[in-house]
This record gives sequence, C-alpha cells and structure tokens, in this order.
Amino acid sequence: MTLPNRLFLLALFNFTLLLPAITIAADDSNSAKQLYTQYCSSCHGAQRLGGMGPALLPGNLSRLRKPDAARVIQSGRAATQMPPFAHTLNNTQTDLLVNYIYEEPDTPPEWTLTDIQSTQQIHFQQDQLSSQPVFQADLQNLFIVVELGDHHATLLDGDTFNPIHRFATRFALHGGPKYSPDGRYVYFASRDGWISKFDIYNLKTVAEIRAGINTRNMAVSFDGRFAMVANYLPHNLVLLDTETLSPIKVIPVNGRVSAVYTAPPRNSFIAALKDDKTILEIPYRAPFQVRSISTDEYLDDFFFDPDYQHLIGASREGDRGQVIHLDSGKAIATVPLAGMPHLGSGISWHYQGKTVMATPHLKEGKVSFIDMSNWKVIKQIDTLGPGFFMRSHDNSPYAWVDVFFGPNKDAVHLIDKQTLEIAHTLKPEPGKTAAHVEFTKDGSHALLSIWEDDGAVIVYDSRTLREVKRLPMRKPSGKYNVYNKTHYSAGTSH
Ligand code: DHE
Repeated sequence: MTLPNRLFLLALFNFTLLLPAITIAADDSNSAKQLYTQYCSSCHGAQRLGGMGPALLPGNLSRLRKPDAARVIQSGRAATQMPPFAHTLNNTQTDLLVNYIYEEPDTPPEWTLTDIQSTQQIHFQQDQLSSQPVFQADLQNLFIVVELGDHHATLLDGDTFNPIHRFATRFALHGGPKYSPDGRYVYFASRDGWISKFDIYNLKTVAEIRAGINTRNMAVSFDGRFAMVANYLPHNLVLLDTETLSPIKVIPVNGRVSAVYTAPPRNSFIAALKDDKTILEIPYRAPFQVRSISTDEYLDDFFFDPDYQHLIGASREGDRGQVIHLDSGKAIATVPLAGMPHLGSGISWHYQGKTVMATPHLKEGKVSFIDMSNWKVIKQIDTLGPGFFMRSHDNSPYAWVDVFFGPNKDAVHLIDKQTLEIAHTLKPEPGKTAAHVEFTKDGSHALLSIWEDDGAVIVYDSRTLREVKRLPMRKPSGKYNVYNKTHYSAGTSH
C-alpha cells in the first residue's frame, strides 16, 4: 500500500472511531433544540431573542454562570413569570438546554429598523395626561430607585424620604435612568434592549420600544428631544425621538458599543467602541452625521472633563488611560492607571485651585486622583477592596466610594475631598453589600443601597453621618436624584 493510501485509511479509521461521538453530539443538539422549542420558545422566542422572558443568547447570559442557569430552569425565578421545570425536565435535559442557550445561534440574530418599530407600544398619548403632578413634593428633589431584586423602581420623595409610588420595570435594567430636562419623564434601558418612558407626574409608563437585543446604555440629549441607545447586539446605535420613542435612525458600527453619553456643551452624543479603536460623535441635529475619531487603544470605559473638551478612556486589558482632545481628535496625554479604573464611575471636584477627578478600580483596592489640568495622577490611596461606584455633592466634604468586590463588600469609604485621604469607613450592615450612593438636591443627605434581595436604602445625614431612615427594598441598585442629574452635578453620573 502506498503511503498516501495508508494515511487515508488511518484517517478513515480515526474518523470511524469519532463517529459515535459526533452522532451523539448532533443528537444532543437536535434534542436540545426540540426541548427548547417545546418548553422555552413561547416565552423566550423561537430565535432566543426574548419575548415575555429575557433573550437567551450567550451575550445576554454572560453574567449568569451555567450552574445558576440550570438552577433557574429547575427552580424558576422569583418575582418573574419563569416557572420551575424540575418536575418536567430531568438533569440531563436541563444540562442539554443550558448548553444550547450558551451556544451562538447558527445564524447571527438580526434586529432591523422594522423589528424595532414593530415593538413600539404607546400606552398613553402624552396630551391625554395631566401636566400637573398627581402628588405633592419638591419635583426637583425626587429620586428614582431601581430595585433589581424584583424588577421594580420606586419614586421617592427626597425631603421626607417617603416612597411615592412603586412600579414594575422591564427585566434587568442596567445603567442610570435618564431624565428629561424638566424632570417630568424618566427613561430606562434594560439589558435586553427595552427602552421605557415613565411619566413621573402621572405615575405611568407611557411608551416602550425594544431598540436592541443586548443593550449597554442610553443617553438623552441636553434639549431632551432625542435618546441614543448603545447596543452590543446588533452592533449599532439607535436614535429615538423621545416624545414617542419612535426610531429616527439606526447607525451601524464596527463591533460592540462600550457606552454612549450626552455632551451638553457640544450638542452631541459621544460613544466609544469595544472592538474598534474609535470614538464616535453624533450631533443632535439632522442628518445626525457621524464623526469618527481614531484612537490608539480600545476604549471600554470613559469619562469627560466638565466642559466636554476632553475624553479620558481606558481599555479593560490595559494599564493606562488615554486623553483625547475631542475637537482635534488628538491624543494629548497618557495616564498610568493599572488595575482597571472604572472611569465611567468617575467624579470631579475642586481641589487646591484645580479640578481633580477620582476613579475607583475594578481589579485593585484603590482610588486614583487625577489632576485634570495636566492629566497627572496626583495620588492613589488603598481601599479595603475594588470599588464600583463613587459619588459626592458640591455641598459635601466627602466623596463616597464602595468596596463592591471581596470580603469587605459591606464597607464604604468616605474620602475627605481636601486631603484625599479616607476620613471615615462605614459598615452599614455587616456582611451585606453596601454600594452606590446618591445625594439629595442640597447635598444634606446621602442615600446608600444595601445591595441584597432583602436589602434597603439607608438615608444618612451627610455631615453627621447619622442614619436618618432605613427603607426596606428588593436589591436596590442605583438611586438618581432629579436635580443632580438634570443639572449635571459634578458629583453624580451623567
Ligand atoms: Fe454597569 C452603569 C458598564 C456590570 C450596575 N455600567 C454602567 C454604565 C456602563 C456600565 C457603561 C454607564 C451607563 C449609564 O449610566 O448610562 N457594567 C458595565 C460593564 O461593562 C460591566 C462591568 C459588565 C457588564 O456585564 O455589563 C457592568 N453594572 C454591572 C453590574 O454587574 C452591576 C453592578 C449590576 C447590574 O445592574 O448589572 C452594574 N452599572 C450599574 C449601575 C449603573 C451602571 C447601577 C448606573 C450607575 C450610575 O450611578 O449612574
């Protein structure tokens, strides 16, 4: 037998040995698909794009570990329509389903302008609703508190700290809700791409639309007319008319969008991409022409100086930030920032005659302070662990930073804004995650989340640090004050 023939037979032999495995794998995938069609598709959609239940695609499931997904299938999910399947599906079938939903679909899912339009729901016409609020409170000192535990939000009176109204939201909201400039409307984005418009004065969700399959965040223009939605899937930005949430334009981009923010002095939206070294700027006026700025690094996370002249961004993998002058599009500085700075959570304040920005780090227990006039790191301090969120207020002497990750997740540091040292460390409820602070309009009180399913929002007197009130809530995450957000207060997120 010639050598090529022998090699061919050997290959055939090896292939025959592999055959049963391949057949079993193909059977598995067929039966997994059948199981999916039989038990899951009516709620999660035939293409796994979501329906009454969330989308079941690898990108949408990236924060859920496979064993947890198996547990949800077997036991159901509290506070949702997801029933337990333990009596219907055995462990093998459950594992088949889990593996199936974590696999990329054979054909990449699409979500076209027509798909977006087909999901639009106008629950109430704006002119049918009163322009006067149906409750009494300082309309500028209201808070929206997002409760992730059972997918609700609470409207809170920022003077009395009494809840005014609690309402259902879409599943898994993420990112800060955005207010209209007058504070009457608040817009929410869910990880599954649903954008909801809630009329605070009338306590009603007035319009909804699904702008993407896997959404990062959204921004609302300074004049309140437009919303821009940043998506991971599809790879695009979607511009909406805020009145009805009708889509105006779909802007395809190269890869996933890291985030989009509004830049008020520039009258534009600014976005960066995770898979393309590019910043995009889109003005708030038709034809919404996109300007591209090339960068040296990928920008997973970014922040702006107060007048939106510069953007400081960093990649998740890198050990430095880069500063881009937005008008010229040129990189003007590199900032040494190892340990994954969470620049999106950055805040700034006046310190020794200049503006200083502070950022926690997601991989190291430290906070970095950067002089925004020369982009030098002027100080780094150690914390009890990596932090996620930072907040302050012009009237507060402290910048609050949580210790979101690790054994000290129950601690919160208060950094003295003039010494840049930790002045106090609070442990609001030992053993329970304490995170995310937001101030009242006048900065007199700070509201902090006990980020647990049986959690709470704790109201502190922001000077004496005395606990004033504790409101039980279901895994409260972010809290957003109307005045601070609509006035782009330097101590809060934008
Ligand atoms: Fe967030 C804001 C990105 C994981 C809770 N998060 C943001 C924003 C971005 C972002 C870009 C700013 C959007 C805005 O407000 O317009 N978040 C990311 C990630 O890349 C990351 C690390 C991974 C991911 O899976 O997306 C991530 N985020 C989380 C969580 O695991 C958190 C803790 C729980 C959750 O909701 O999923 C979480 N992110 C938040 C919150 C905000 C946020 C509460 C708004 C903060 C604010 O004060 O404005």
